[in-house]
Amino acid sequence: MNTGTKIVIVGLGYVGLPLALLAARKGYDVTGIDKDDEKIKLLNNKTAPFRDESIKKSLALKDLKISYVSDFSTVKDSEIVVICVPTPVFSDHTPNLEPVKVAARNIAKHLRKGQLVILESTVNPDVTESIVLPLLEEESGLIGGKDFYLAHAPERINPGDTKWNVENINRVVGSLEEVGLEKVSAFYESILTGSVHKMASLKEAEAVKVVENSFRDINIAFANELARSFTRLGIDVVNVINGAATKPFAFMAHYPGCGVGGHCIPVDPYYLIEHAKKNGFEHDFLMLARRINNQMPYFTVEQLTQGLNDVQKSVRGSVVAVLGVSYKANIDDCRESPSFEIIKLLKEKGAVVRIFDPYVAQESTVGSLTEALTGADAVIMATAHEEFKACKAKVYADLSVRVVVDGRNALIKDEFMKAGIIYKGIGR
Ligand code: SAJ
Repeated sequence: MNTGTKIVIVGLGYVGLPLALLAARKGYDVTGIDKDDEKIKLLNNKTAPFRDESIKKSLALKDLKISYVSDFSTVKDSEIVVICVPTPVFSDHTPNLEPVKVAARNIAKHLRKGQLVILESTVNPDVTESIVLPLLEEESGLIGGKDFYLAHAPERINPGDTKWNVENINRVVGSLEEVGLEKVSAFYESILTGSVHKMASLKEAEAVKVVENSFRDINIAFANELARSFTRLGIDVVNVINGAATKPFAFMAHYPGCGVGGHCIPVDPYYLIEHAKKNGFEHDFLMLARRINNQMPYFTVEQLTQGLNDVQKSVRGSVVAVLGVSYKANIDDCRESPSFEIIKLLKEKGAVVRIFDPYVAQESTVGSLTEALTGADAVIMATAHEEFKACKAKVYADLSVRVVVDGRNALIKDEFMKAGIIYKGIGR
């Protein structure tokens, strides 16, 4: 099925670009489509548009049949079209399906008989059938499940993960009907080393993704609630979670932190919450977990306030360095990062805020860790980048830092306390 088969990948971000390069490595003739002309230019120059070692390596490969364009006309020549555009939420947490709708309308203009359209973007159950299918049919005049095939294969990319990648992660797939299901399974089986699990319907495939990420969100919320409780009880929650994790079954460790960021975990539960609400069901538990996780930036600033009070200082007028803007360690993605909420709260309280993230120059107000620490009254480490974890307590003490809030419990508490620095973790 691979050699020379033409496929189109719509959306060349963290999800679409790894998939496009993997399919090209597996012998497909790939066209990547993206609306960002800058990104198209970078890719045509074999330059990665974002930091990712495996992307860099794949772009350097010589004999890949892959091109990058911004128009959709190549869709008509392809066998398979995969939609990998973002599915964010609006500020009121309702799903923003505009990118998916725009992609579907553009594909429909060039859709022809026999093609397979796959949606990889994370959506709530029913979106593929009730929103994407009509858009494809209206513009093309073709009938889904008969003239063309429609499937959903929720993405499972984990940015920064060196173990699990686009090729070896197991996938689930669902389709409108049997032929489409066989076709989508055959496609993923032709490029993955991971397994391909067939679901009984599109809705089940859509539900798998929102369930797996809601599972992670509620477990993080559990850890965060424990952290706030154990702070009052004088118990180190990280030690307790690690102790519980020695149980070889029925426990999965999640850890507290200064907040839950990224384009998946804090977003996907709202897709399920809003869809269920429209169908008369309130996901109280998922909503509570979202509230607990959204509270963590406030709790982090509370920890800072107490730390400064311990050295007879107030937040107002203090120089506070926020280390880390990306939502998780050692990547440059800042989407939904709790750091932004922390910075906003600090400014509202009158702190003089410095920002440094080695991966995110455009959000940094200083150019180095030393510059961030020099003369800072307090530091909040919001992202556990390797550079921050490697910085010894002595460096902080020598630069007269008085208080450190360890937003990812990634520093060595005793080392900081021995250096005479007020250490506040999240639950420790
Ligand atoms: N976080 C915590 N405590 C934890 C784990 C994460 O506070 O125990 C925070 C992180 O700091 C980050 C946010 O939650 O701000 C999300 O972290 P994440 O590790 O879940 O990273 P993501 O957003 O890249 O999640 C991806 C997801 N993959 C897909 O949606 C395809 C998720 O399903 C994976 O479980 C996750 O990677 C993973 O396991 O690393």
